[in-house]
Amino acid sequence: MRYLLVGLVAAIAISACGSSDPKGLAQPTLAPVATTTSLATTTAPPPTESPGSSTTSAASTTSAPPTTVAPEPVGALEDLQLESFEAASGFAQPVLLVSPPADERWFVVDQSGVIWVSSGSDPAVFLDINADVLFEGEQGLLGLAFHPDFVGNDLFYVYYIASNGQTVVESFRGMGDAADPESRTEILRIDQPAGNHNGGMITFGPDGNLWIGMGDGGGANDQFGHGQRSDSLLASMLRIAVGPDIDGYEIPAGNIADEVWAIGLRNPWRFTFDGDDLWIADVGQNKIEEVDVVDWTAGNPNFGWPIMEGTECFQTSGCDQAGLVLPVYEYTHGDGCSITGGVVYRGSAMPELSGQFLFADYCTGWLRSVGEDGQVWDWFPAGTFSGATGFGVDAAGEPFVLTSNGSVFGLKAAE
Ligand SMILES: [Ca+2]
Repeated sequence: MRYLLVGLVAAIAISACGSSDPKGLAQPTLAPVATTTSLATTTAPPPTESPGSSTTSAASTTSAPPTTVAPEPVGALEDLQLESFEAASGFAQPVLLVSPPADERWFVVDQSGVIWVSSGSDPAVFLDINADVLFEGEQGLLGLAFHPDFVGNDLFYVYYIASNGQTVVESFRGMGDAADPESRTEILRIDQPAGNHNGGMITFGPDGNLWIGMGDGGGANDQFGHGQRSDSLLASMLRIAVGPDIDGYEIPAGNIADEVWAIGLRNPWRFTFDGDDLWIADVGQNKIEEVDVVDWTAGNPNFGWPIMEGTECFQTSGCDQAGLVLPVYEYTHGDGCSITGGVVYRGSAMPELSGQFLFADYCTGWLRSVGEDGQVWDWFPAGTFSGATGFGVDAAGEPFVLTSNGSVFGLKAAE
C-alpha cells in the first residue's frame, strides 16, 4: 500500500528521523520577500467540497448544530485559491509559530529546545533550553504561550519533555529580544509512562487561563488506561490559572476535577480557540484522524477516547456513545496517517476564509480546512506540506505552516 506508516503506533506529526542528530543552533534564515515561491507543485486546485468522497464528514450525524441562517456573503470560498511561500528555513524541527498579543514579531518553537524570534530579519535565539530537553521522536520542546499581558509583564510559558521523560511546564520572562534564563520557574510536572503521545500545545484561553493539551501517555490503544479518567492529567485538556500574582498555579472554577477540564483525548496535536469555540486536532490510533470543535463555555466535554476512535467504537462494538463529543470532521488512514492542527483563520487578507480551521496531514502533506458546518475544503494536494508539524498565525492573523524539513511557509491568496 501507499501509506507505509499505517499500522505504526501513532506517529504524531514528528519524525524520529534526524532527531538523534539535532542541528542545534544552525542559523535559520528569513526568505527574502521578493523571492517568495509557491510550494504547491502546481497551482492549488480550486477548493472542492468533499463530503461523501474519500473523506468522511461526521457533521450531518453528530455535534454540528443545524445552520438556519446563511452566512454573510464576503466573497465565495469556492472562488478563493491559496498559494504558499517559504517565509523562513533552516530550523532543526519547527513545530509551532506564535505571535504575542499586539506584537509584530513571530516566534518559532523548535523541538530541539530553542525558541527563535524574528522581527523582519533572520531569526535570532530567544531562548535556548536544549540542554534540558529530551529531543527524540515525539519528545522535545513542544509548546509556547505568551501571557495575555506579555507586553506588561514579559511572562511566557513553555511545555517540554525533560531529559527524564516527564512533561514540564515552566514560565520565563522575556527581555527585549532575548528571554532571561534566570527567570525560569517550574509550574507543573507530569509523569509520562511512554515516549509518545505527549500533547504539548499550551495557550491562554479567552478566559485568561492557561490550557494544556495532554496525550494519553503513549504506547498504543490507551494501554495505560488514562483516556476516561478525570483523576489523571493524561488524555486530558488541562486548565490552570497562572500569572505574575500567582505562585505556581491555581485551579479555576469549572474544571471536572483539579487541573482537568476535559477527558477522552488521545493526542491533541494542537488546539486553538476561536471565541467560544475550542478546536482540537486529535491524532488517531490506526484508523481515524479527527477534528473536534466544542463550545468551551458550555461544560466539560468528553472527547471519547478510547471508547471511540473518531465516530467508530474502538474498544467494543456497539459502545455507549452517550455524552461523547464526536468529531466535526474525520478522515481515515489511506487518506493520511496523522493529523496536524491547526489555526482558525481570522486575518483580514482573505475574508472568505474567516472561521475556517486549517489543518494538514503529516504523511501525505495535503492541507484542508473545515468550518463549524462540517464542510471540508481541499486547499493543497498531497505532497505539498509533507512532514507538516504545526501551524501558527502572525500578529495580523495570517497563517503559517511548519514542516519537518525545517521550513516555515506562509499562506496567502493566489494572485
Ligand atoms: Ca474523539
